[in-house]
Amino acid sequence: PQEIRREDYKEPGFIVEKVELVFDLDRDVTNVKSRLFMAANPVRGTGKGDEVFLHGEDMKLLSVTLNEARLASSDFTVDQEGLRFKAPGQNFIAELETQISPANNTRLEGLYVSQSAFCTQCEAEGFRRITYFPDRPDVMATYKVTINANKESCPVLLSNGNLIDSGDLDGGRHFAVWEDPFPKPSYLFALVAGDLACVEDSFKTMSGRDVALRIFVEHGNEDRCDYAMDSLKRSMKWDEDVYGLEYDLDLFNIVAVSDFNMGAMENKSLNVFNAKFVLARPDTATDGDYERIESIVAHEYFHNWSGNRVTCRDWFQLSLKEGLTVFRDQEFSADQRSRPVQRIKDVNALRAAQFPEDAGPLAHPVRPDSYMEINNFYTATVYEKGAELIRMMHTLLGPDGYRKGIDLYFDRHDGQAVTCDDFAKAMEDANGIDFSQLKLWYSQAGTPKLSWQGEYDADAKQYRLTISQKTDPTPGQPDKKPLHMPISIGLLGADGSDLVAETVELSEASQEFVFDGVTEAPVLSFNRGFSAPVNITTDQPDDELVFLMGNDSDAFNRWEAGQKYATRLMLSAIAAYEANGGDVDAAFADEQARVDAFIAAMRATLTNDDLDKAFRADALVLPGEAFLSEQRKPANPEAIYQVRTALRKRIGQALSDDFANTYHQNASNAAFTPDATSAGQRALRATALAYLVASGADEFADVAVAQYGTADNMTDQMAALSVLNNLDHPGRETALADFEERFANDAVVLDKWFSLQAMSSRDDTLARIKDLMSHPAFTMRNPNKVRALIGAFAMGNPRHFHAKDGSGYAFYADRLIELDDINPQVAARLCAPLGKWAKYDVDRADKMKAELNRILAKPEISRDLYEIASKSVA
Ligand code: B3K
Ligand code: ZN
Repeated sequence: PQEIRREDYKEPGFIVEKVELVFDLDRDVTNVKSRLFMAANPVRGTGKGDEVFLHGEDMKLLSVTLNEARLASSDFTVDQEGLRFKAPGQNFIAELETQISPANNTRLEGLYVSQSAFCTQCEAEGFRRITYFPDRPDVMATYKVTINANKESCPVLLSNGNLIDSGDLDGGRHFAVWEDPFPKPSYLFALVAGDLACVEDSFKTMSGRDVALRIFVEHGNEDRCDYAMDSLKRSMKWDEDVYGLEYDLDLFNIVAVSDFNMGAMENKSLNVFNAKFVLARPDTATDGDYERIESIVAHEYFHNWSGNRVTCRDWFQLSLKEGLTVFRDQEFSADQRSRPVQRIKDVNALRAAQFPEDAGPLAHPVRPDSYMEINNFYTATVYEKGAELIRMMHTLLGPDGYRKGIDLYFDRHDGQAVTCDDFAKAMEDANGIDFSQLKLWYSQAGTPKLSWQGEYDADAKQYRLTISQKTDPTPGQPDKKPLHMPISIGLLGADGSDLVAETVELSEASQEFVFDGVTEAPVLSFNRGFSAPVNITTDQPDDELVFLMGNDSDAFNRWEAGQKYATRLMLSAIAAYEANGGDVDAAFADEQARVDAFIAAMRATLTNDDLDKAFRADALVLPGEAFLSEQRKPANPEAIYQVRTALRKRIGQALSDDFANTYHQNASNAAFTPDATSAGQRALRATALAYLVASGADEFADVAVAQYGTADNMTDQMAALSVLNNLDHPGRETALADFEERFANDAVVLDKWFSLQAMSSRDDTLARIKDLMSHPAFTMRNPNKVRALIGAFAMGNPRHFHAKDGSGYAFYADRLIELDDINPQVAARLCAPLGKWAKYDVDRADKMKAELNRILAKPEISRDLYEIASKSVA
């Protein structure tokens, strides 16, 4: 496959001003007629006789008509990429008739069938699987869409914009006509048709317009839409309050479907969602599910401005809409819930997915320079690191300056397809500043490493802080420049208060900052709130970390200090474990005093009732196995698992009484509500239970069994089931069997059951996964199922995935090969874990590479999977 390069961008030769589509829906043969009102592009100086190119894939072309004259087959050419013909003039009408087969569309791109409904997914390049079209985001047109379908099987017919006509047709069919007044790129087109239930509400916008809000779901799920609807209304209000952005149509629809390649899609006024991110009832969804629903509903809604009204010129600019929209949804969640807890969550996600990506073979800049398959670039770097870049602009400009920049951006570019440079320019122009160095974050891959050195001069009452930065080479970028970034710091006095709290701007490779009026030798709190997305290599002494854990006014850094301490402890224990031939007790033998001090600090956090419960729950969770393996080379998954498990056991034993108190004090008799405070209470109680069970005392496994049996909500039930999941306890099988029976017909909920078993630390896990593949509810054709069972194994069970004999790798590669023929996009996304071979010992690395090579040898491998596997093996 060929690489597409950013520097090769050219404006389209011809544009489309208006599209009229007519769909004759049928599962096996759907007929699509398209009328394109086309025009030569003055920027390109094209005209009559020049070649017109329309993308198109996997369709049957029935006819091409230009200005009402049907073309002979010698007047156009069609190949695997699309259709070419000569322009009959400056302005002309092209009519295409094509046939597609939604029921056979297992890639879930373009028009496909999910359960009994028809739906579409066009981003990034799915529209070209529906009809021939210049399928690129800089071609923006208005759409008029007519849908004809069987009235009984498809009573609901939806597309973008406003419904302008509908009625009955012969033969048990009916039709609806939708018109979207806002010009949009083809990737935002959507169509849904099926027998769906509808939940309705409304929202009054700030200028007083009433917007009808509708959520469409499978019949029987009407009582699981409340939270998504509530989240939608809060998002609409927040965008008005914080960004001054109002919704622009009289209708906003959300449709939940079971078969979906990702989370959700922001099609203009017709968002299509993975059902998993819509449906929630207290007995089916956990607090974590509620939280994700809230943030994804918000994210897709926010795209109406950041993405739809102003879109991307080309796909290299993807972070223009995604980084910005992630930042917006993160801030929304922070405002709805707890700001520090939200920041911890976002940083955890960044470290779990983006830092490893930036340190591995698939590292790429926030604005990539090339790709083979654009779907492979919907990455943590484009999304999460992109959001960090916007966050840094926000920090550097302050809320008012940021808002001025945003206002100018939307004002200047409304209705346009633009670039990341255009965004930065609006920020600069509105504030009269220069972001040229900050913009390196768009183009330079890799996570910067920062170190610092502090020096206190008691006579001068001065604290001098030297900060140095360095970014390691990444594929294709051997030399890195220093970046511009805000670093928020605090200098704490002995009583824990801030002597200094400031944000400094680092822009050189090494730079000194001087703080005056510092009346005593302070303890430094560095990079508060994770103001810059970097790794910090300076080790702060244990006692300073304990001090920060107990005193930092920045809650994020209180958490961070605990994570650092725990990481350091575990890393030295891992080294000792390896040196001692795998003896966990020996691993901690030399560390007793430090372990005790750490546990005492954990206890102080656990019992500090001034702290938010959700925060305490987070602060008590040790850094995960994946995070630890990022810090080791080679990483030994078995050692990491054993050491982390042993430390949890020690903490559980030492604080058994405190955890038992916490567990009992946080029981609740009140009916479940999904708000942040109640969720925090449940989270803290779940953490206590997990430590009690980790302590190894049998009685607590019984407590978990009891909790599973009596809980009236999914959060408490899953908390119990997750701890039982790793045990050899009869209660485990009973609870799993009960869960399976209760949710046998509930795909979204049953996925939790598949995932749990895939992530179990028990020795029979891989065998169990193989059995589960023939479970009646499992199918490789449904991405949620594949992610729940297969994905969860590779991403959530490092110890078994990396089994020394290579059985985990071989099983996994077989699945990717199988999946590639069904759904290449999902197969490619799942391939990344095998690409991490360089992190492991030679034996594991060889086995992983062998599997990648086996994947690459697959006949007719997709472009998607080829790109990831080939870049990973290199
Ligand atoms: N824009 C979509 C993602 C499309 C992914 C295509 N492979 C969802 C989102 O980011 O909001
Ligand atoms: Zn998005």
